[in-house]
Amino acid sequence: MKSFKRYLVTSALPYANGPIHIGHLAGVYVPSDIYTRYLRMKGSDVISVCGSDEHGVPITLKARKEGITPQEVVDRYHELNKKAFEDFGITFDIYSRTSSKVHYDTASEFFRKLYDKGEFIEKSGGQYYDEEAGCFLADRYITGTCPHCGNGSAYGDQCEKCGTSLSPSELINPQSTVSGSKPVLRDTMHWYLPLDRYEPWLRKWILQEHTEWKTNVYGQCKSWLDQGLQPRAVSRDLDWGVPVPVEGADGKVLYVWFDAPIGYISATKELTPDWEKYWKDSETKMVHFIGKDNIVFHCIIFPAMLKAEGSFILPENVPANEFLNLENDKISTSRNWAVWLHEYLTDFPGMQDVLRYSLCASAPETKDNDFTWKEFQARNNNELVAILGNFVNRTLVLTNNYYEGRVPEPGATTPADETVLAEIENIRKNVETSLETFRFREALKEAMNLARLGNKYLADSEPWKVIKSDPERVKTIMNVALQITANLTIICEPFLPFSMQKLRDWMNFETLDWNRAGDKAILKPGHLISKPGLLFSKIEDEAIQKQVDRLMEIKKANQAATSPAAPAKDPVTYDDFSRMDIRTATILEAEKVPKTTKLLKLKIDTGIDTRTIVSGIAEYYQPEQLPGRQISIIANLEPRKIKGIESQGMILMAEDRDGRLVMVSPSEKVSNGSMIK
Ligand code: B3M
Ligand code: ZN
Repeated sequence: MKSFKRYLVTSALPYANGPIHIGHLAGVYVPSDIYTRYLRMKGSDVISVCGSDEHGVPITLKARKEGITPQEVVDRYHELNKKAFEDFGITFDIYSRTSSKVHYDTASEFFRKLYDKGEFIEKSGGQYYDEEAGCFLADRYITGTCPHCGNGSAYGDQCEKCGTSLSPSELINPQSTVSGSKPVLRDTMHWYLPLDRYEPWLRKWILQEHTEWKTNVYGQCKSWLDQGLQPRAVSRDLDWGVPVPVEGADGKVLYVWFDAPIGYISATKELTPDWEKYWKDSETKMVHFIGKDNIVFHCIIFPAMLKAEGSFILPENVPANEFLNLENDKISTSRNWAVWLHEYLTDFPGMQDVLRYSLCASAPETKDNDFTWKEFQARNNNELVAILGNFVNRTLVLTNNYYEGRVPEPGATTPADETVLAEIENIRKNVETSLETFRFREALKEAMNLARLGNKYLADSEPWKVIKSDPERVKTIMNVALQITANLTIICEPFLPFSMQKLRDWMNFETLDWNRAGDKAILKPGHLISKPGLLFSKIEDEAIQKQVDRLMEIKKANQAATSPAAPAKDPVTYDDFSRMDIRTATILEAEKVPKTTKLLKLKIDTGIDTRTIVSGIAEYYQPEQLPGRQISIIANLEPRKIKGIESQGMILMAEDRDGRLVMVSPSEKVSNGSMIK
């Protein structure tokens, strides 16, 4: 395998139109951070760049929906996401943003160079225009039926159901997502990158020269190339984005997927004046960390742009992950079906590593995978607490108990001791190989095998049993256990940085030098360690249930929002209706009906009399909030006994899709007894 002088690690720029969730983390940012931390520990010259992707239609949609500007949208989420990444220990060297001036200049310059080289095709053609909203519609604004799989809500650029890349003109029954109207085709001119011209080169570069790419990535690239590449528009009729730097291009901006990858370049420029050695020197290994929906942009389109520009290096690898689902459902920002990073950090303070561990151990590296809170709890309690935490705790506690925290001078080792010590180096090598080949689940499992090795070693040698009969033997045993523990702080660091820092603090041992891993005598005899705390604490069922309940509430709300209304009843005559005495009334008093959870006993002023009505609304209304509230009632309903109380009438309630009951009240104060017609 070719060796490189330096590394450039890029992580997909998250759209600044929503918070970061566990799907982003599992797909992109946890693997990227593990890889970067590992390279730093090896002493490599590595930079990790990321930032907010602040253009694109989702942002303008959100701005329009909230009645604010796109800049206000991106300012909110750029800050939120930047802080959440920092608090979660994702150690980018820079977290920039594509609304920055350096990015506008860099992206414009890049476009202009291709334009001046005559790389673009200028093409006029029909672009969907929303006459109601008064704007051209970028691909994402248009939905319709996918011609490939029939998915009725495919987008103009991609069908998320079958993954096919689309152009708006392919959609059946296109509809504008802005106004809901049927868009019309209007003539407009755009600049196209002739991807077809790069097809032969891309075929060679990917299919012949990068057969080592992950199967899911290689396979998607091959199917793209086999479908044949088409020229792709790299500009849009929008007022939010990098203006096209050409005379007469008013109202046109760079297509978000043209400018966003250039965001990696502008972030690097912002980070270091030596940016060109990372982007233009063949001794640099560039690795893009992305999710599978970004493969075409990072393996086909951006490399074609870089090739056309001519002075940049190309990515050496693009280890894209598949998708992470949540409790067997697709994560969705719009449906709030997600575990948001900033909320996790609030709900589970100091437990960043538990989520890092869980998302790495269940990462969708080769196929979609599912995150469940139950599995999250199990990973913590059965692995981090029971294996890693248990081993290091026993080692440090016994060292404090037997030797007042001093590393003991070992005696002669047995063959079993030597086998264990030699295994440390093997594990380090295995972890290294897995990390270098972007198999992070495998790497983590192997790192945990070191803790398993330690637990087995202590269980087999039972120092607590021989401490009295053979104290010299125990010195050797505990020395070996301490060397394993010291190695764990190095080998587990990329995965569990917060916990390993705690462990190093307890061991008064501060090295992040990967090359020390495998050393059988990292800690010298006499080295003083402190008393340990708990490295990991059990997560109780209540904490998990709270998260599951939150998701169930969200699911109910989503079902309410999307399920159809109850079917219409059979027709009635006006006479039937006029026999109902429906009128306004006011609640005078309210109290719970004893021994029931759903019933309230209400004293009502109906304008004709004062009466009692029993109503099943206790789950939705507190008695103290009701007196004085105007309601609608059926006043001539036959009285009936409910829980021994005579109820004289019925309150009209609207029952939402999720079963929630809401009072039907006049929109203004009217006198009690006003007839409802
Ligand atoms: N903003 C992320 C996404 O598709 C997209 C990545 C850009 S990386 C240059 O969700
Ligand atoms: Zn489809």
